[in-house]
Amino acid sequence: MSEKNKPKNATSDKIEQLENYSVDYTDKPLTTRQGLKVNDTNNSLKAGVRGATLLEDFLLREKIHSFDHERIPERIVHARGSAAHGYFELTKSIEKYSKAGIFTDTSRKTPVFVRFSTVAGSKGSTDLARDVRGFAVKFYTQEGTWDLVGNNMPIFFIQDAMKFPDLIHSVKPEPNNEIPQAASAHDTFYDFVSRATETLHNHIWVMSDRGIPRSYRMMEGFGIHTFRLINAKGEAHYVKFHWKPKLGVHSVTWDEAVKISGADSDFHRRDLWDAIESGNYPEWELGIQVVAEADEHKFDFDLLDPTKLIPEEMVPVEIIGRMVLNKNPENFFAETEQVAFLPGNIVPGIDFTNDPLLQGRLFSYRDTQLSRLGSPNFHQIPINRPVTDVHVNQRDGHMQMDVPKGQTAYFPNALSGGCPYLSKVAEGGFESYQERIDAKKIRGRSESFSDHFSQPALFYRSLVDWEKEHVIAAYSFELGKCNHEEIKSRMLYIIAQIDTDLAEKVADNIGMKVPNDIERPMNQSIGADAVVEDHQPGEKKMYLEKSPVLSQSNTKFDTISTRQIAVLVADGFHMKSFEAMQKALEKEQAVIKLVAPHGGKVTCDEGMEHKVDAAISTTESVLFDAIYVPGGEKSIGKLKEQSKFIKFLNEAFSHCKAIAVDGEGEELLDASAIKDYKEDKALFINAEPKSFIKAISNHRNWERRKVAQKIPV
Ligand code: HDE
Repeated sequence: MSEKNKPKNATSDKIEQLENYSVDYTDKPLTTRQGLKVNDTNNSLKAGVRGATLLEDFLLREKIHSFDHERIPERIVHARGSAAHGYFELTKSIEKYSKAGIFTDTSRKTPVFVRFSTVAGSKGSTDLARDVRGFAVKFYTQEGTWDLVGNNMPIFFIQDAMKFPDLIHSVKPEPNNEIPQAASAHDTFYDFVSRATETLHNHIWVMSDRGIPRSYRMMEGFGIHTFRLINAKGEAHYVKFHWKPKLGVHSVTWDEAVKISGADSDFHRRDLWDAIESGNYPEWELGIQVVAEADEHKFDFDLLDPTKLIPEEMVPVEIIGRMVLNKNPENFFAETEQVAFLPGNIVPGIDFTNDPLLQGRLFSYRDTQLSRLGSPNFHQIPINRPVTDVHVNQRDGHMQMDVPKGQTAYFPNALSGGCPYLSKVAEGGFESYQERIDAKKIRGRSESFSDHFSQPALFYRSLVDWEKEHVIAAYSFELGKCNHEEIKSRMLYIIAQIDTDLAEKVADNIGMKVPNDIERPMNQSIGADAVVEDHQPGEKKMYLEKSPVLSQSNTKFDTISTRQIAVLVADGFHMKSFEAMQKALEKEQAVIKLVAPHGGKVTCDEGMEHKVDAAISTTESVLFDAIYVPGGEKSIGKLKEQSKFIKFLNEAFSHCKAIAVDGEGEELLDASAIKDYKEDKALFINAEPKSFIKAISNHRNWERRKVAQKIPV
């Protein structure tokens, strides 16, 4: 990393605290865990050099014993993830809504640790699975730790925590053969989805491009549930939290996702790591949607129903702060693997609502840490320690790291002068919001949660053509992978309740017909005899034809920062044209990578040597956002000799990416299938870098998609 890019302000109370626990082995002798210096770690203690190993060998036993126990259980969901440190800054006080220090003090920089994840796959599965992404933020605030444990989609699959094990059991690999890994395209998932129609809203988001992000840095984040903000007067407002990425919301295509999974299954992990190492710190704005308590019932849906979003056109998102990630973890296991997020971690000024999914989560996360981390003392692990002081009466348990002083561990006490003592609300003591509840104890679901179809339909209507085509292709792929006709047929019937055109196109693709009706009872999400009709939207009070913010076509297209540009070169490439393009791209913070027929170095036409970033045999076009081919007769001649360079171009073109060529570079185009499409608006031949840059910032040229299908890849 260059000096210029070294994180200058990547320190914080949390980083300083972590440094107290960090261990540096530079210039240090190898020791045992007892601090004994070791002089041989290559040979076990034996009776003679060819003899049996002796039980006495405490060095062997310590080494192997520790190794045997290196693994802990992976998270039952969100096992695959990557994380980074950073900070949150409030840009606008929201004192009128919340008394939380983090929401009132604009001079604070609150340390954060953020973990992104997929949901269904195991710890070693591909980053590019079609899935929801976790977006979990731990704020180390001065009043205690607040965890906002969200996802990259604003809604969830189910309305009640009671159904979570069913949902996850249906999507995880099937129990008889443990197939498929990190994939929802299988019978058990669609068996469940087609019978539990509350899943459809989150499901259609997963079928959209949101399910295959280009980067963790190009995803939105959502707290999903409606929470409460409480101000100093004790007044409450409902709130939904949003993270808006500075780089906009962008995705890859399914064909790329499949290929990236083979070419670099750590694609998102590497992307996050590299961006931070190079000083291009990922950044999000924090926004809130606030609803007055008096307006709780003014919507067509229930604010407590986590399968519904509040359209931003109805309640605008107010931006109140920004989050920057500026430091990679020092150690994956110690930090990313051991971090324990708990939606129950809140601070005064923020509170829960009765959302039945949130209520269940308040139990699950603390519970799961016990089996994962093995002890109720998991909050003492350095990454989980708050930056505030902790004084508790809880004691003992596995791996107690503190040494609590004194005679007492209970309250009230006189022997320790009543310490640790209670705090009044005015002194920062937490008080739960006093919500009036007058109800019968009942196991059931509110009628106000019953509409399962209008929001998935709103989402689909709000997409533009290319996005709709991707959704159709995704449903067709997923159902195409199912074996049971009855499940596919039921799904087609259900999809038709969202949009008939969508259902018919999917039916055509999988060679079936949309049925007019299906076997009953069919909807078992609420009761065994519930039917689809029970979940159709009622008469709408506030009907929206479209919610444009839901479409990625309305995201930001104003930067090429950190976009990966492959420059195809061989010995003799034309230095002048390359240099001009390189300068222009790097000025916009794009990342240039030289891809050549071999590793090592290539020599340009001015006789200078240039380091090759990737030999063509080690890389694929799907790992890049755009391609540039500088001229040079000799260089192009060499590139033409290897069909993989032609494939590279064809494939990037088929994925609708921007391509620029200069001078003899055009001959490489002429050798590819692109030669017939030179009028394409994201294809540049001897053009100014400016237009190439604009096309990269547009992410893709979707207008090309019809011809793209004809390109052999
Ligand atoms: Fe989670 N979820 N979840 N979840 N969740 C876990 O906790 C659970 C839900 C989310 O990077 C587990 O520490 C239940 C919604 C993220 O470490 C577990 C229910 C949302 C992460 C658990 C939900 C999430 C988790 C597994 C339904 C978005 C990863 C390991 C009531 C708002 C956090 C762990 C990380 C992790 C349970 C629903 C997001 C088992 C029971 C809704 C981002 O406790």
